[in-house]
Amino acid sequence: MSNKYKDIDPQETKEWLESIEDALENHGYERTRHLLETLIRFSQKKGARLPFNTNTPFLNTILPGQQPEYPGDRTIERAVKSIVRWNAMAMVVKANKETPGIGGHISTYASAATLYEVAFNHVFKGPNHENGQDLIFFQGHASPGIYSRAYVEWRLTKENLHNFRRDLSKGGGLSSYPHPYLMPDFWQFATVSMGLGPIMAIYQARFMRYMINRGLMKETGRKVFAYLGDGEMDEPESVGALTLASRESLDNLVFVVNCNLQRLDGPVRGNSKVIQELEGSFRGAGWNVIKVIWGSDWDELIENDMSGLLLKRLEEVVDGDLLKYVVMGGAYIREHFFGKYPELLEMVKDLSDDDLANMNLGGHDPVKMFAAYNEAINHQGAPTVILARTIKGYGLGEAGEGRNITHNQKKLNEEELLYFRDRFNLDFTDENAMKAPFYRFDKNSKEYKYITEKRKTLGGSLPVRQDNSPSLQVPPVTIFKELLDGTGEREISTTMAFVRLITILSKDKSIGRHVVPIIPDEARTFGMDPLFRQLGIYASKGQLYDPVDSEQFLYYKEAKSGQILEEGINEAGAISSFNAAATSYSNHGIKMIPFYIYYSMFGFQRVWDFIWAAGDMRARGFLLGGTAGRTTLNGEGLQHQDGHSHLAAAATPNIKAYDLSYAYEISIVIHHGMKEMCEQDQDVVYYLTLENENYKHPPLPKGVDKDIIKGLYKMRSTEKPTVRLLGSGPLMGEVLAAADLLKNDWGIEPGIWNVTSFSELRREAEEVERWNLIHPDKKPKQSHLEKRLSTHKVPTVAVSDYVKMVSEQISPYVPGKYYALGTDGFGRSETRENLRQFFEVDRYYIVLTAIRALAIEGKVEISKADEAIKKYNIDPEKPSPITV
Ligand SMILES: Cc1ncc(C[n+]2csc(CCOP(=O)(O)OP(=O)(O)O)c2C)c(N)n1
Ligand SMILES: [Mg+2]
Repeated sequence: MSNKYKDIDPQETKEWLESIEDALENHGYERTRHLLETLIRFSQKKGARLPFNTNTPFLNTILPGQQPEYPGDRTIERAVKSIVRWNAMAMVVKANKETPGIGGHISTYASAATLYEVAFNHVFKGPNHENGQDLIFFQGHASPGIYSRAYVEWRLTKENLHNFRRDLSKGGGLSSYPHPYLMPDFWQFATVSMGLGPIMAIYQARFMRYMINRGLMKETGRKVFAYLGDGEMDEPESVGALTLASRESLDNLVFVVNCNLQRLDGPVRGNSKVIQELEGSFRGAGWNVIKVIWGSDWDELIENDMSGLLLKRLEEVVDGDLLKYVVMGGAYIREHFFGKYPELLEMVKDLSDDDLANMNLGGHDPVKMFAAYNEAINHQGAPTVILARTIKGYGLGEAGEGRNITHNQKKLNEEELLYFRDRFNLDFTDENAMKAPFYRFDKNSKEYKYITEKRKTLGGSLPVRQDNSPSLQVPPVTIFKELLDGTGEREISTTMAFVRLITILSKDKSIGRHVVPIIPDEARTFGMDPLFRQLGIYASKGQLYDPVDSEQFLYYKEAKSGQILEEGINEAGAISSFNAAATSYSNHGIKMIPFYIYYSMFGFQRVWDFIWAAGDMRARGFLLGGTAGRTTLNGEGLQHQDGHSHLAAAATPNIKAYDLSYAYEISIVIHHGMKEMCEQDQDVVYYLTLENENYKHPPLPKGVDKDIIKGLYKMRSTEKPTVRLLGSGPLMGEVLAAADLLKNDWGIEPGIWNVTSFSELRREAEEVERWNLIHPDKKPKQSHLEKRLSTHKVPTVAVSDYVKMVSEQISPYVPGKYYALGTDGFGRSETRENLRQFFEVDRYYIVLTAIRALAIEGKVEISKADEAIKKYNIDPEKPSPITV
């Protein structure tokens, strides 16, 4: 300790401490806190520069005297917990015995069993609770324990447990992790991609408040619980939105961090203390932090630590030491932990080595955990995090308890199975135990009656996922008449058309209130600011200030009942809001229609993992990639110009992706999507790319509605086309211009098609192909492409503002040779015209490609291609856009 902090007057220090002790004894914690805070503020005002410290001592937050009476029967609960532990272990061991390498995690649930069991018996509200169901984000790798609990509650069968990680088994498999897509009646939230759970839980809690504040849902005290790994907290997403939760006073949110101090390869923080670090982060972010480090066995020692030496020692050791103590046993703990100071050795002289080894930790002590839950769910004004100290692989002994290998432990030998049995006093013969049987109490047993009674009181079993949401009546498509009729001479962008659409939609009597516009700080870019005034921006506190633009008609209007979720520069948060709104039909029984509009470059490539989780969670909604297209967005350059999000979208099974040219296409596609989501209960997400190039929009041609949805419709008819041009999105304009050049300069009349979705066309064609493959004796079916495009083997030239692979998706299904033009390579800031020339997608390249294609077919002389190059000043020495 430097001289600076040396106690130069211990007597004076003692007097101050006595005063505080007096205050504590006579006036309690609140008063003491007030006095201390006043002193701190006073000294700061007088110039004292006090160090910033967000930590409390390395002790439990709740003192023994503050613990409520335990509300359950500890003996029965322990018996149940032991069996749940056993089955969870047996599931993984059996699965890997039968199918080596199938995986599964034993040690995560082993560490978390008490966290869950206390909550199942005393905390979690189920679906029939009068106040509604709590929402629980289970730690993904703890799934075996959650299945085991459901089995012990007689919700799953032995066969189900046998089929853990065998999704395809006939008898009903259990998914490796929480996957609502695979188990739609069971899991609610996809959590196993680490970091997504915590931020999605925060935004879920915030979305519940949004629903309540907008009058769509009642406040009934439902909570959101998120169970997280301490290693998982290293994900930036895990901690990135902590301040949102406190800023929004989300006291409906409880994080439980399972602090077993280990992740997969080793300690989370070998050289320091993860619990203290997390406490600092959460307290600094304004959360209520409850540390549950030490079990009841430690109470007496800590209470008797008058000198503070035990605390000093606890604070000295690092997590690496704490882990070693778990593995090495009592004698080692005595020597290395207590042995550092003779006074500490004296404190434990009456405890045996076994006593020392068995002193329980907070996260394994139901009394401590219940006290924490009780405080967490009653805390007001801020979210709570419970930091619970546990042991990874608890009960595995030599097989991996607390050891670095524990996360990968999938098999136990016979000796280890017997050890596990003895550790939890299970009633199996040696012979039986060695077979790792599944066990549950019969329905007349006191244990079964106890847990079912507890669950009944709390509103039924969990986890459970339901969909009780009533349909929403989607208005007829004519509501978008002005868009269907075209813009006449007016030039607008597809983004503007969409903004008009959402304005009309949000005024609709039947579904307007269910529209959730979500935007990360780009509303003005997209021309959406008129919506600020019309719908209001959601703000739980309303608007406490007079906005700078309040004099203007379209001012920045925040309101408690605001409809727009303006998320700021925060794509991960915005997509988490999308996921909450898009699953509202199931989590809240109310269908909502989210429209998440963002800079398309910061969509798939930034938050694809969340979009994937949306698919897993059976989301329904619209993603809108704004200012899309590598050459259509011109000035922004390399890191803004999206030319590939459609590849990602095409690979995401639940996404229907469209690259649209005209206002009527947007209307038809969105209307169709809403029907699927709101009337037909289909779990689909639509992805539309929207652009900022202004042009005239024609009226909806007759009879093409269905083709627009299918992905391709005819733009211009020609008698006998010798070449086909396929255009998509904003490049339709170049295709139409190229068609004119072909006709006027070369006397060639192409057939012209508008492709609204390459990926939908490919999917349908593949499905047809697959059907034909496995039904060789039946009359082959025809794909939309085959039906619409003539079977003539004329060449096809396809162009989009995306990489060539986007339009190449359909090439195997298009008769004749297929030439794709696209925007492969890094973007540039330039004029639109120059960019299209640079990427070789402009009208001249389209014409050249068509002429050369016809020359290859022998339909025109190859010299025509040379002529075209000269005529249109195409530079043959121009380097390829991919290489420069
Ligand atoms: C994004 C992501 N990266 C990596 C993994 C692989 N993984 C599975 S478990 C695990 C370690 C988990 O440690 P922790 O969060 O401390 O949980 P514990 O099992 O210790 O409770 C890792 C890295 C994953 N599931 N998700
Ligand atoms: Mg861990």
